[in-house]
Amino acid sequence: MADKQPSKKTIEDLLKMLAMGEELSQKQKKEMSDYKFWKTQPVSKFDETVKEEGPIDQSRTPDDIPDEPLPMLKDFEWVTMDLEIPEEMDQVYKLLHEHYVEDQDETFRFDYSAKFFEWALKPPGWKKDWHVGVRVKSTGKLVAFISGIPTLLNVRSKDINSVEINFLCIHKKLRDKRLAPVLIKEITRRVNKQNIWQALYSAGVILPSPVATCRYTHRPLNWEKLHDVGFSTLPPNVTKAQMVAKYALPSTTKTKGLRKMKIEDVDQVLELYTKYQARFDMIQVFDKDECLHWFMGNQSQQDLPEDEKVIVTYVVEDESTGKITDFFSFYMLPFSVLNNPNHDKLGIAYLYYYATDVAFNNDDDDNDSKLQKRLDSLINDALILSKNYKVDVFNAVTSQDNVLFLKDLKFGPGDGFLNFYLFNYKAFPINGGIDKNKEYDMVNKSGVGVVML
Ligand code: MYA
Repeated sequence: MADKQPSKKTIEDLLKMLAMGEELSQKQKKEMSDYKFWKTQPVSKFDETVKEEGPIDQSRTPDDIPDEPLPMLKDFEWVTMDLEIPEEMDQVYKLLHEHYVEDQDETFRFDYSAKFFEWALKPPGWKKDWHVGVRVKSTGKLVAFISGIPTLLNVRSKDINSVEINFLCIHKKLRDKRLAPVLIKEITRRVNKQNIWQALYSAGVILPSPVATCRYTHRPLNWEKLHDVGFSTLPPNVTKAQMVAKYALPSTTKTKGLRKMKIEDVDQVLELYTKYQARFDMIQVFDKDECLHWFMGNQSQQDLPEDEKVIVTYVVEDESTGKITDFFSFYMLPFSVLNNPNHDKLGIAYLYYYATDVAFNNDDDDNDSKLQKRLDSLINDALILSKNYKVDVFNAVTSQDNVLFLKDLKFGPGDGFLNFYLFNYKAFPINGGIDKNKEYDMVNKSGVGVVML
C-alpha cells in the first residue's frame, strides 16, 4: 500500500515558510516605483538616508479622518469581528488556519487556535474595532482579516504610542485583487480615529522599507520526528542515531532557583524586563497588566493543562533573598501535519522575552562573555523545559541578545528572514543580529528588543 508521504523538506524550508517569505519571494525584487500602494504611504523609501528620527506626516487630527470605511468590493462587506463571541473567534481561526500560511505541497499548516488568539489579540486595552474582517454579503463567510493591538513602542528612548498590525489574511480565491491595500487603509483609518498615527509590523516579504531584518533560526529537539514528517533530511555519512545524539538534551534543568512564574512575581519581572530591554533600540514598554498578560496570559490561559499552554514563563529566584534574577519565556504555535500516517501535529515553540541581571554587572570589561555564559545556561534550560510542552523544534530570530547563544545551543540558521517595519515613522537602521553576509553578528548583536508574534 502506497503511503501518501509528504515530500522531503529541510528544516530550512520549514523556517523559510515560517518567515512567510516563500509565497511572495518573486515579488521581492521590486523597485520602489513598482509598489503601487506602498509608494503612496508614509513609510521610508528604499535607500533613504534618515537625517532625523520621528513621524513622517503629522498634519492630521482624528477629525480629518473619514467616519466611514472605504467602499468594499461588490458582493463583500466590512465587519468588525467580536472575539468575545466563540463563533466569531472560530471564524477567524478557520480563515487563518486554512489561508494564512502553508507550504506549497500542503503538507503542514500553522495550527492557530482560539486560545492563541485570546492571548495574541486581546491584550490589555484591546479594541474590538481593530479586529477587522470582510464577509461575503450573501453567505456571511469571512474571507479576509487584519488586526491591530495597542502598544507603547520605544525607539531609541522615544516613546511612540502605536499599534502592532498582524494576521493580515485574504482567502486564497480573493488574492491579487488589491484587497490587501484596502484592508490596510481601513485599519489605518480606525487607528487614526483614536489619534494614533504610528504602527509596527513585520513580514517575510520586502516592503519599503525594513527598519531591521532578523534571521530565523531553529533548534531541533525531536530530530527523529522532524525526520519522520519530512522536515529534516539525513546528511550524508551520518546515521540517524548520530543526529539524535547531536540534539539530545539532559533530562533536568541546571539553574538553581528556576521555577514557573507566579502572579506575585509580576512587579519584579516587569522591573527586570524593563531594565534589560532598555539595552535595545526598539522595544515595547509594558505596564503591569501587560506584563502579566504577555508572560502569563489571562486566567483561562493560566488554567490550561500544561501541554496546552500558549505562553510559558520561568523565573530564577535567589533562594536566600527572594529576588528574581532572571526569567525567560516561550510561546507555542504548533503545525498541523497533513497526510502523514504517523503524526498529525508538530510542536513548535518560539523564544519570547528573557532577561538576566548578569547584564548589569558593569564593573567588568568582559561582561559579554559572562552574559553569554548565563544565557547559554538559561536558554538551554528553556529547551529542556519545552520538551514538557510537546515541542519538537524550538525557534528564535536573531533579535535581543540571541546571537550570543544560538551557535552554542545548536540553533541552525534558517533561510527565512523577518523584516520589521514602522508606519509613519522614520528611524535610523537598527541592527537585526546579522551582518552583510547574513551571518550572526556577534560584535554588534541586535538592537531589536521587541518580539512580534
Ligand atoms: S504579515 C502576514 C501576511 N499574511 C500572509 O502572508 C498570509 C498569506 N497571504 C495572504 O493572505 C495575502 O497574500 C496577503 C496579500 C493578504 C498577504 N504586508 O491584495 P493584494 C502588498 C503588507 O493584491 P494579496 C502581517 O500580517 C503588496 O506589496 N503589504 O495582494 C503584517 C502589494 O502592494 P504594492 C503586503 O496577495 C501586515 C499589495 O499588498 C503584504 O491578495 C502588515 C497587493 O495586494 C504584507 N504581508 O494579499 C500590514 N503582502 O502594490 C501593513 C503583500 O505596494 C500595516 N502586500 O506592492 C501598516 C500599518 C497600518 C496601521 C497604521 C496605523 C497608524
